[in-house]
Amino acid sequence: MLRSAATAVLTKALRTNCQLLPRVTTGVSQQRWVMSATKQAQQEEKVWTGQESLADSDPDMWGLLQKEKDRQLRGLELIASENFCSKAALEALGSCLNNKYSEGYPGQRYYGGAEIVDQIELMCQQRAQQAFRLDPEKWGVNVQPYSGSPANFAVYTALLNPHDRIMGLDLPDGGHLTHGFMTDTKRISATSIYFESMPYRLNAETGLIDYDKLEETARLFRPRMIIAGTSAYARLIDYKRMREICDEHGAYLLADMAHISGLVAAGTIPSPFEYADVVTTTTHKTLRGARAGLIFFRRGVKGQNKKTGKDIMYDFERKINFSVFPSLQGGPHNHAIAAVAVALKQAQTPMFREYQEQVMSNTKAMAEALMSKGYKLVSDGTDNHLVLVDLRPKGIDGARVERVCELASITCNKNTCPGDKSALKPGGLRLGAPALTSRCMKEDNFRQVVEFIDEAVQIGMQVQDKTGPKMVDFKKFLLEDEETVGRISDLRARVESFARTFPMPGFDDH
Ligand code: DSN
Repeated sequence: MLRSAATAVLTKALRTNCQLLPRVTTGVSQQRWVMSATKQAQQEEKVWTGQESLADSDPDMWGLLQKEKDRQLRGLELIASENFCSKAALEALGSCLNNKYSEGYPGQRYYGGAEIVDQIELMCQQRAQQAFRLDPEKWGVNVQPYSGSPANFAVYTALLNPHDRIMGLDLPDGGHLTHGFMTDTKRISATSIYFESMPYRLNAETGLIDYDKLEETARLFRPRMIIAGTSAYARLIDYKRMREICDEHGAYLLADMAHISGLVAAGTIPSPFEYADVVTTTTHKTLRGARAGLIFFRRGVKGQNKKTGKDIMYDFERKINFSVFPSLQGGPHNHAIAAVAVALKQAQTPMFREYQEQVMSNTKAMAEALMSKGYKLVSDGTDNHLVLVDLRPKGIDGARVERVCELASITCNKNTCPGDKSALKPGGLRLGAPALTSRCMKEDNFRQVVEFIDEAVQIGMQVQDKTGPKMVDFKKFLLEDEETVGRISDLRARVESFARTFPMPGFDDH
């Protein structure tokens, strides 16, 4: 058929809901030919093809993506939980897998057409086990959680009864909302609404987890589960000690390694798998994948019955899988699962190990540079990918410094330090190295980054002196005082011209 004739036939077909298309399609190359002829016909007819680029189809949204890409390129990204996902993983994320429903698990789906997504999910499971060097006889994994918070809630739903007791590191001390956060007056996280939570904390002097106090409190509280996980803690967790405390009470040990899972995969810090019953993680922080969550659970023989000598088996797998689906989630995000699988393959390469070693070395360089400038760090240093700066000795809070940094294209976040009362005006600033290390920055570059941050702190301190205690006055002054605007704009110009010289993973333009 001549192309023009085909176009005419297809145009007619489009008017009748594309009924002719399946009949003229017999192979991939013919399919492409039909699609191109279809496109031409559709363009002539101005009908929806679904083939338009984002730029053509939705210039407003495209414009915002361009702006965000530019923000990421010209800024210094220091939020410890962020990273830059690879182009390969993003390609999987933005793929046709977004279209597929597949409630259930590989081989047991509620929908047809799942033969390919079955392979993808199994591949992701296998790569997750390989990335953390796990024996599949001893550890299984569920790769369907939408992110870290749902993963944690799925574990609680699987292993706990409503009102069972859990203990997690208090949020202001560097824990996470989903580890049972509540205040004196309000139960904030659903994990404190549906379960009874008692926090453990840092030793205010050392800035280290107070394991002795945890042990003592656990003897009174008798938890069913202890959570070993942090989101603003610069030191390593003593999983062995946590296990011993759990064993006193027959409690489960859940390790939430979301922040550090990339370091664990690379083997640059100790793994929780030796001691934990269950391990959860997000996949987009140090692991540098797409946004999702994973739950690893022990499987196989747990021990022997003392009387009968018979094997006792772990019963986590059935409970956790049931909890993820159908108890809490619907269709798995197959596009995210595929993108995570791509990242997990990358996580097994020597390049990934080098990257994580560089993350730790950069964080140390940043810590030393900060301390040499007289900054106090919570726990006086770092063993991982982040530092927590205690700004209180400088007489300024994290919120003010975060705002000055933001205006100067340095992205970081205010954070509570042990003893802080307000989460809105906390004394700390959390700085992480994973994202900028993905842009190939090395130790010297991080020393330069500290120079920029120090400049922002000085500006903040001087503005605070002039504006007094009210945050609203401080913020207004930053935008209105001519000299301050000039100083910040000068700092921003230097930050941006520095940042732009470093490459960026992902797509070139969005
Ligand atoms: N929001 C993440 C963080 O910044 O640590 C934790 O989920």
